Amino acid sequence: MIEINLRQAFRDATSPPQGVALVEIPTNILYRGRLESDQRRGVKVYASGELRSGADPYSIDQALGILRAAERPLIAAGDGIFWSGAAAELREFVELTKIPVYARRSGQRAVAEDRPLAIRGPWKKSFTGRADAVLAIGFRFWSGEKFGEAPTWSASARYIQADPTPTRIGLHVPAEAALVGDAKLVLRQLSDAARSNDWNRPGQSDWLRQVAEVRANFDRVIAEQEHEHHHDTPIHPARVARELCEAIDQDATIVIDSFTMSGWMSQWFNARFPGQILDAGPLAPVGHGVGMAIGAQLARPRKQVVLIIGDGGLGISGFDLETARRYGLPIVAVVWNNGSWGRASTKCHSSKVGPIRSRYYQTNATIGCSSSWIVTVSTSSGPRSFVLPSNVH
Ligand SMILES: Cc1ncc(C[n+]2csc(CCOP(=O)(O)OP(=O)(O)O)c2C)c(N)n1
Ligand SMILES: [Mg+2]
Repeated sequence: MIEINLRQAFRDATSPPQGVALVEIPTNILYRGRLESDQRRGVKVYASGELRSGADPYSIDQALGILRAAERPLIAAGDGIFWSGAAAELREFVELTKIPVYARRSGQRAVAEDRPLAIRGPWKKSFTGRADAVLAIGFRFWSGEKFGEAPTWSASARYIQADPTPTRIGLHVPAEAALVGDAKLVLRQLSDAARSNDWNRPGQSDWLRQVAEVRANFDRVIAEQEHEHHHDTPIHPARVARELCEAIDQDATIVIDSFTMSGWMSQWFNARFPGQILDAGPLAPVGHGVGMAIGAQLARPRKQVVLIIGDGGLGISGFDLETARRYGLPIVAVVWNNGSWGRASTKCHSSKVGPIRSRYYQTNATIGCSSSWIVTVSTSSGPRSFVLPSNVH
């Protein structure tokens, strides 16, 4: 019996709505031998992605009607794109219709973030808040999305929601059109219908010009800010974010477990493939990072996995770095040590607790991790950040 239950648990976890599946094996079963003949696999085992269905064709026409009538349409694409493997289909629909797309969470980078039609998370609000039609596909309006409420999202926009899980539709926004189906198939349906209806939206609308303007303005402002604080001591989070983004491999996975650094990383990090950034998720926990980094390293062996973790998160889950060490899983953990549970944003010490004396690199050196403390020091060519081996203090 166990095999079919385990197999079913994996199917449950990875089928919409994706999430945790719990398997509990009672001891009377666990310790009984000679059960092989009782094991059942299931009559047919399907590969992931083999079981999909598209949306009702009526809802496809309805959705296109809403998008076609809009002056400021927007696509919001979320985790559903990643789970469905629908990045290519999303790009095709976006290029065909010239509708800008805000891709979030593991859907980030379904469309390259520097493309004229891509809206990035840190400056999305002037578009999500002013759109007159929104197609949300595989996208959850969770706490990080202010539950779909104004002013982050427009209260007067017409909403279309596409999701394989019907109970997610209409939960946070009053979806006028409901496309119940898998993202890949729904996007194919939308592209086919748009093509057969001679979709023709000029690529140079005022709406798209605004995207270009806001992008250029944002890039300039963060570059100026980083420049201004580049030599700050303690090191400014903008510098950490910028230098980290420049230093990592193109195919590195980033795990975020620091409230403070998540905002700075969102500003600087341009994802290169969907699923590259693994964030805290809808429950906004703390201390999930080491476990997620271990999972990412197991799933993407020999690729860089960089965990950005706060001292609070490390206090909750730091002991599992030893697990990673024991299993020889190469994870780089960057500890943002502000001596605070998320409060001190740019300073490395909080007024409440006084100067920070905890040095986590020392703790981790004792469990066999290679460990460094990063400080800013002056050199003849100006101040630079140095990685000091753990025995230099
Ligand atoms: C499991 C859990 N416990 C508590 C909280 C509340 N919480 C939000 S932020 C935070 C502290 C984060 O501190 P740290 O990891 O040091 O991040 P940083 O200081 O870099 O923002 C806590 C405890 C939470 N979100 N989840
Ligand atoms: Mg902290």
